[in-house]
Amino acid sequence: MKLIFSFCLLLNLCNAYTKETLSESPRLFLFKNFLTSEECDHIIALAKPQLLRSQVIDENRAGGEMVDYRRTSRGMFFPQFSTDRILKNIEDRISALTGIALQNCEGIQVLHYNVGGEYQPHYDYFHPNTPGGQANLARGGQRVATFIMYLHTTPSGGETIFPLLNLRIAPQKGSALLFYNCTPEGVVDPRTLHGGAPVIAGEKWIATRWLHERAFR
Ligand code: PD2
Ligand code: ZN
Repeated sequence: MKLIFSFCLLLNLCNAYTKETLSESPRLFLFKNFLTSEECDHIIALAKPQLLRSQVIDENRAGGEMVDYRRTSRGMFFPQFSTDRILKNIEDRISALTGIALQNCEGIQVLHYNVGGEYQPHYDYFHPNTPGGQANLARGGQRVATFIMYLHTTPSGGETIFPLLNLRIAPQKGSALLFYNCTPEGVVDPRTLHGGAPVIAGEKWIATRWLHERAFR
């Protein structure tokens, strides 16, 4: 029993992540070693057979989505509450780290980019004055934070960029980025304009989770 306990403790210690503050305002944090290499490979293996061209919100249509040249990844969503043991454990760790409950989170989304693939600068928060934005706001309020997990180290390009903050985060397998799209007072923050730079060599694999103000449905 003692041996099993020590082994689990050792595993946990090996999996310890580090936290680096990239920006105080808006709030941006980088967690190195958030995922193990095995967890990254597991997520990719589950998602790979299910990828479809990514879409963006159609601002003119309540509940509408559309393919857009500014977002050229392929992706898929896992269910909001995973039954897969490994995914569930990751969901629990994200909620423990952010203090945002599981029911406030969208399902984990996996995105894959080939060479040239990109997501041009955009906001993750919803536009409060468009039919598309309003329909999404009704599902759980604003997306207060974004959590991006890097599942693969991209040899060149593919950085997550924040043009107004002069920040570029290179995809490194196991790292995770947390940023708040709203101020601590709950106001959307235009300084969080961000994108995925074009991949120059290799591939890019990420898993994202959007965290809401209220229970998401
Ligand atoms: O691929 C990225 O790095 C990235 C950057 C910004 C993805 C998203 N946003 C997103 O899916 O919202
Ligand atoms: Zn985004």
